[in-house]
Amino acid sequence: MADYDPDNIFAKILREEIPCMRVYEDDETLAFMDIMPRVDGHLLVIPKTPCRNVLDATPEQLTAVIKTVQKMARAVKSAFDADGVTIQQFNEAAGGQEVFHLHFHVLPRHEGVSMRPPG
Ligand code: IU
Repeated sequence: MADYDPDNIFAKILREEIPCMRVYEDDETLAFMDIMPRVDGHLLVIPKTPCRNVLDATPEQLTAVIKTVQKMARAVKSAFDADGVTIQQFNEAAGGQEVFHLHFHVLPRHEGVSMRPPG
């Protein structure tokens, strides 16, 4: 398992070295808007403590993050009057992970509307 890089982009967001559009935070987690949203309302939920991905996460980190994911899923479903919510999570480069700080994508979805391609 690769190490945690303390200079990854989400660690910098947590240290407020680079900006983000914060939508929610508590003692253990932060939710902010994805900079390249694949649907309107696409946000990310991360733990405030160092963690590379699910493969490295403690039960406490997973519990805190999934509770915030549920809060955010309910919030965006309501705020965007969505029909459903997609929750995505990637682990290691081969698994599609690009930023190596644990994060869950929360995407409000509407019937018949596809996600935009990444990038
Ligand atoms: P991943 O493939 O699950 O690792 O995706 C990383 C996500 O982080 C991706 O959706 C980017 O648009 C997003 N992101 C961001 O929100 N802010 C940034 O400064 C960077 C990436 I770099």
